[in-house]
Amino acid sequence: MSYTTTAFPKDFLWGASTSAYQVEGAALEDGKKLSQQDVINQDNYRERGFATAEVTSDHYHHFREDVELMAEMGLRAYRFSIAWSRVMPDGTGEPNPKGVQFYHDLIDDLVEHGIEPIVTLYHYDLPWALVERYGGWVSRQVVDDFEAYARFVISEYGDKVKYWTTINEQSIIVQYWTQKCYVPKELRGNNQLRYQINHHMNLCHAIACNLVHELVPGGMVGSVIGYSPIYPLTSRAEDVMAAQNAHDLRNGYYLDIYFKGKYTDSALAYLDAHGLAPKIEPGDMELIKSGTSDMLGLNYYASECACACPDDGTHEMRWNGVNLTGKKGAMSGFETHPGFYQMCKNPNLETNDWDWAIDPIGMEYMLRDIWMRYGKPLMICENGLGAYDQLTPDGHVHDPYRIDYLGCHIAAMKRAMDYGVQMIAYCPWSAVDLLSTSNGVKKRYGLIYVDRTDDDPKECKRYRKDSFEWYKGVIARDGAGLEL
Ligand code: BGP
Repeated sequence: MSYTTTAFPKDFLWGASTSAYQVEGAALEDGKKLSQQDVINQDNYRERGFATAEVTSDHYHHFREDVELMAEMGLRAYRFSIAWSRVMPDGTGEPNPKGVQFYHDLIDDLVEHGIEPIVTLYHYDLPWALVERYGGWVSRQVVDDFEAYARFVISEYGDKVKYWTTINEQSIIVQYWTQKCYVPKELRGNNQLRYQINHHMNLCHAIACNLVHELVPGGMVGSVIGYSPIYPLTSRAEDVMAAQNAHDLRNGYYLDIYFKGKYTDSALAYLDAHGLAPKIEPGDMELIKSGTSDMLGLNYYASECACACPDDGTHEMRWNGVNLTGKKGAMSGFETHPGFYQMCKNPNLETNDWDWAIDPIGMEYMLRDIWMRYGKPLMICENGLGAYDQLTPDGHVHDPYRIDYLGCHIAAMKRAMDYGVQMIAYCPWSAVDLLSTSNGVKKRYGLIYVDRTDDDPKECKRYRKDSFEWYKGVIARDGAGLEL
């Protein structure tokens, strides 16, 4: 594909993104205790050979070098998350001074380098202590504990951080709940809990929005959603309707909460009819409505496709599969809701090795659609290409596929901006290579290469990829003149 772009606004935040458990390592150092991701990834290592979360990219010890490299690239923003289990190792109670200091040091270093911190309060890594105490997100108790954690973090760093995002990808947590949350084995057959957990997260999100408004003058807050626009497989009316149903349940159901303070009627009706709707207590919807968002973070990797799925009377739902091998076509299944929709492969799009469709136009479509519906400023908090990168003997990583992917998506974002969409930032995934949520460390996304394997963390030495140099040039030119 070829594309060209005119310059972005001078105050546009060119950034990059990571999350705490995927990049920091130091899982049990300086007072940090286990998070649910430390436990989930021990299982992933045993069962699939994917790296654990113990070391990941060892950012905890390399953060100054990483910030230096980010500054060399010219980044103007860095989106990262705070590990609740580092700051409050038991989930509640006394904060951990060394953990608290780590994020002060990181934020101070960023600010000194002219890089705006964009902080995510929660990215999949609930303190394990809360899972042991009451089952974690399945219990409503988590809402009070999150409030105390969020109040502490926002007060602690609020004078240095303007941009706050609340909970990473509620939509994806519902889809892949046992990978993103530790769910006790005996509860995994109860699909209503997916939506109950999400309801607890909606309460937490609203609380966090209110806290930022209370504690950070001039602060901006919103959620980060994992979002895929959904295309109908054909122009048959049944498929178009199915795509609308899929949109309502997979996208609208979250955005309507953030911006309208209500659950999408059609999605809720479907969930109700199938015994999946969350239990809502008196006062919940008022709280949700009170937590207004100033902006929205979007993680966009791919569009998706849906087709009609006749009601066969079985009511047997299936949830999205995953490609664990990185061999095209190994996706283990598609989400199916008889009588509502079925997800399917889009025959018109190329995919990466893990069967994720590559669709820059989908990014433009998403941005324009969300802007039209909700009219709030948007930021891309994640966008990137997972690939098997190779470090050459002379210390280079040639990743033209990633340059192509990112370039086409930046151009798509610019087209959306030219049509009036207000964008704050673009933070590709990821600043440095890190632990994938689904495929270990061999599936790489970074602009900076981290030399390690799934089995051997080695020294996590950093190398600049070709995409690093390329992105540096893009930023230096304010995004102007992008072309292949
Ligand atoms: C998003 C998550 C990230 C990240 C990314 C890539 O859903 O917010 O944490 O990992 O997807 O996914 P994966 O790591 O599974 O390839």
